Amino acid sequence: MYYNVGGKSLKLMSQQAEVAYIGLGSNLDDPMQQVQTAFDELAILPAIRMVAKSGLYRSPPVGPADQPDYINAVACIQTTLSAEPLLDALQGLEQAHHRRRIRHWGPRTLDLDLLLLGDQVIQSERLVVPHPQLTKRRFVLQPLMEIAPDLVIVGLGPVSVLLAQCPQMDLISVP
Ligand code: A4P
Ligand code: MG
Repeated sequence: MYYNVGGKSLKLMSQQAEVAYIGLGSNLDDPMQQVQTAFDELAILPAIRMVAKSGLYRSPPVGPADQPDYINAVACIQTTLSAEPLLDALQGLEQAHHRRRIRHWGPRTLDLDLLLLGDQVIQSERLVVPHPQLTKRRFVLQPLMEIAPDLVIVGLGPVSVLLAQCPQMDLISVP
């Protein structure tokens, strides 16, 4: 594609934008505020456009029980970033929220998981997409269903079917 800029004809890389879904979670230092702030920060990252934000959901911790309840949500974005630069951007935001990795599945100020990136299936050292825990987690599927009820997940099927099959948990929508 060519653009006329100041009388010069410039060839720009036409990068394909992909639709991606990001899972947000927090259970420390005002989790609702952490998630709301993360939505805003995600929206202004370079090469990312916010498409939709789910509501917030509260649930007891999955994994170690001696930690506070979680607030979770899902964002739909459009991005020209490929998978690893997108993960770098998400981890940069986690760091900005003073996330310290102390314990696997332990408490965190902000967790950003790349749930889906278009129809890409990725299995690298740093990244597994679709996110491997996606189908087991109602706190991910419920907000995903809220913003993308017709979504069909590559290799897994319709989000509505996955949600119906997912074990019940104590998950409440918070205003
Ligand atoms: N990684 C691989 N694939 C991905 C992906 N699709 N998205 C790698 C993001 N990261 C991915 O992540 C560890 C490494 O996973 C990253 O460096 C990246 O290269 P982490 O966030 O540092 O590690 P973690 O805490 O050990 O594990 P993880 O998998 O993020 O934990 P989860 O699965 O997010 O679980 N209960 C409720 N109710 N709500 C929650 O949100 N969250 C957890 C944490 C536990 N219990 C919960 C919740
Ligand atoms: Mg994570």
